[in-house]
Amino acid sequence: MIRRDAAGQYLDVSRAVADGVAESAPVVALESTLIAHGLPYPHNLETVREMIGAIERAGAVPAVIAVLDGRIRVGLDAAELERVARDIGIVKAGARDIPVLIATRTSGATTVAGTMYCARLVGIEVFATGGIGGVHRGASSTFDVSADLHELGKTPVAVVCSGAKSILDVPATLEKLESLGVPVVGLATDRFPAFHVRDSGLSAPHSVRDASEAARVAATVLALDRTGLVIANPVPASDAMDRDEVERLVRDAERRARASGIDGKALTPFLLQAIADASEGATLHTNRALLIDNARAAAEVARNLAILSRESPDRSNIGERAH
Ligand code: PSU
Ligand code: MN
Repeated sequence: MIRRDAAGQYLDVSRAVADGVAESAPVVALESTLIAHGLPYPHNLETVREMIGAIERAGAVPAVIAVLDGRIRVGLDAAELERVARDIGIVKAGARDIPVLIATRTSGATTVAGTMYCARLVGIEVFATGGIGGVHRGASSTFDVSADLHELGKTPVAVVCSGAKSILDVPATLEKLESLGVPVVGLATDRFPAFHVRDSGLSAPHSVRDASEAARVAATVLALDRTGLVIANPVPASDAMDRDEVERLVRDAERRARASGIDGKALTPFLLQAIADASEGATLHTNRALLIDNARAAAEVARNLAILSRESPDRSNIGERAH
């Protein structure tokens, strides 16, 4: 009989990450889908290295997550990063794909959902990415709603991102996050950002002043142990794009996706590549800038969270507080 809590038998955690988690030091998880499928080589490798640098400079431990040869790997080293960045055939792995990859001893680049699941297994509380998946345009007939949203609805990890990608139906994505009970806070903004643009045109459900206030919200969400948390950090103003311009690019890319019959998990990578080509790299530049800034912001949240957990190490001792 296999023990239900035996996920550890499929996990390999780097020494730095294991020590960081054990000491309640700040650790920031990073996904590998954005490396393998979100950005072209060599931009992908350069960007993830810059994200790692930003996390380390802010005093936190980076933990890139992927499945390699049937093992869940947390804290990839330089050679493993390069392998994922160069492997054009590596599959995109959501949480549902992970058991299959393990059993068949294959490799996969983890999405936001897959990475949240693995981060939670190891005890990592903060995760930086670009944009979460969401409700795709036309989802009322295709049912294409990212598993990222459902994972956010059940896995207590704080995800620092630039809102939802503009290739999505952003209002529907916010509605779905509400239905799933996922708290969403704008970091130093009351607007909900949309990846390449600072303001999707919608307000953020809540707003926090800075990383320290974001960490207090994250600590509370983690203590209540019900859902994840979206911390929406708008792309730095100097790297942001114009909303109408992005909208034009996305509409063209969608038309081409439909004409080529692209759907399912191939859709997000196709759209990102198409808008990068059509904008002659402008979206790529913005994508890199926001990823690096989210890594930095996540490290600051993780640092503040580590301070909070040292102040009140036992977050769940309800009995002592009865009155
Ligand atoms: N953001 C990016 N590039 C990406 C993604 C997000 O800048 O490649 C990926 C993330 O891994 C996210 C996934 O989890 O797209 C969502 O894909 P889908 O819509 O198929 O669930
Ligand atoms: Mn999808």
